[in-house]
Amino acid sequence: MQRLAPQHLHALSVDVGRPAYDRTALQAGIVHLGIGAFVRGHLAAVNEDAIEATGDMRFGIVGVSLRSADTRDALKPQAGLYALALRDATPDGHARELVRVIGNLLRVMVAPEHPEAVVERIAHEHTRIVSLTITEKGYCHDPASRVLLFEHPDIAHDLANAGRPRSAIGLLVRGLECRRLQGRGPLTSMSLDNLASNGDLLCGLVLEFAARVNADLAGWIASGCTFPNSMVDRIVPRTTAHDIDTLSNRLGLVDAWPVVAEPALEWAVEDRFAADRPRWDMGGAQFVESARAFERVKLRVVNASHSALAYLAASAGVRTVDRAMAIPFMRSYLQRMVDEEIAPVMGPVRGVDLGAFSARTLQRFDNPALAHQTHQIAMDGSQKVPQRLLDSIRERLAQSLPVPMLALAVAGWLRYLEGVDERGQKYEVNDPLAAAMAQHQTQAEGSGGLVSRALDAPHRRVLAALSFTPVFGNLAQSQAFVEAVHLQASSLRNIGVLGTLAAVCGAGTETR
Ligand code: CS2
Repeated sequence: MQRLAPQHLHALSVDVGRPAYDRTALQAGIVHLGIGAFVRGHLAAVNEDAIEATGDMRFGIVGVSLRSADTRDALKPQAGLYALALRDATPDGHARELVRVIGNLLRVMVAPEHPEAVVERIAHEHTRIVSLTITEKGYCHDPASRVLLFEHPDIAHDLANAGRPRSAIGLLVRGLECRRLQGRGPLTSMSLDNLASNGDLLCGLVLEFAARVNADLAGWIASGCTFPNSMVDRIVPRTTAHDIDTLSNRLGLVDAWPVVAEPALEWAVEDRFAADRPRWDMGGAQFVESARAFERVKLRVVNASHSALAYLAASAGVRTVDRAMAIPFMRSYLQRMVDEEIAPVMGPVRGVDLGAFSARTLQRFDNPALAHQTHQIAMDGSQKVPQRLLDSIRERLAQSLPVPMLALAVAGWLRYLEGVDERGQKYEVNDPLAAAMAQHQTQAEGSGGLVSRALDAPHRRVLAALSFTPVFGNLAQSQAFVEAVHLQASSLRNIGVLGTLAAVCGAGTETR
């Protein structure tokens, strides 16, 4: 089979969509930091629709990998072309797949190879938008207080080595500095990560870093550049070797790195752009005045449910989200967590029926065609738990409301951090704070540690974990919270995940 490439597009299977515009006329108006599967299945798909609908050729994407050369190596022979397969099943269980080749990713740069080229690209006259999907930990911030970690090795490195930044924040600030020195206009930096007020967070971190470089630069950024908040939603699992084989067969051409996603897509982005922007509304995005309500619903319903499911299911040894949904009482547990504990403190969201939204979310998790790995979602919990679970918990505690379901999700995370599932299978806990948490745990539990000797050992263990402030802030001071997590952690230890779900939900009825 030939390789997917512009000169071979005519050989694509007829039922595969392809760019309907002249790719050679496309300018690079967007620099995207963190060119992983998510952005190729989300922003690039919406951008493709916008280009096709308007013929505006100013917004092709230059992707940037912040670490490995894998994506560049896979996509370079394909001139950036790749297939996006949207997969689900019909109500009677038949697999459904819609495949199109996406054309607006023009090329991929590898930042560690040529960081200065990335800086120049950000400063380029055609660049209007820098977008980011660098995952929560890529922001090098403290998850609880949301301030930049100046002691983070990448941030410390980037402040000391102006010409060779390696963090996204460093690359962005140096790019903006270069733009300013070259007399170019300000631009829009747009975070597409699952963080509360992602644009405000990015703005704060950029300004903190820029102020250390030069106060005038920070002033220039603050006065002209914009950082719209956004809510992005589409489930895009990691591509597998099997996906590469099946999709290459489907295309009739070899695609070394296609993307597989669900059909559902949401994107609400604040309409605050420093220079022009594409008509992403032609591809399903909404331009809104404030993304806050959208992002709260997304983080606290979709992502909170995803994380709760992932910790519990992975701890039980269940590997994919659709199989996890088949665990007895998992569905009613997630539904009740949202309906009884999360929704009441979220307040009404205009245009969103929360009950219907959470039911639809759980149907998305049923999708049997994605094989989304529970361990993939369970990684980086220290960066995800605060905005997905703890914000709701805090708001409930402030009103003296109980948190049994949310506490089970937190206990599930602590259980997951043990690194061995109920079937005895060991796994690696992938989390930037795993070592710091383990060290804190030992110190807090040890002699002279924070935790009272009067408590029994399991209780001490939970209190020690919850007193890790980079994740939990001061939540360990809430006795109600510590008790609730302790209760669920004991249950997980004594009767396991399935037993605990049944105990928590047994009184209700399984909704399906
Ligand atoms: C998931 C998200 O990996 C994870 O943590 O919860 O990536 C999720 O699939 C997306 O946010 C859905 O929009």
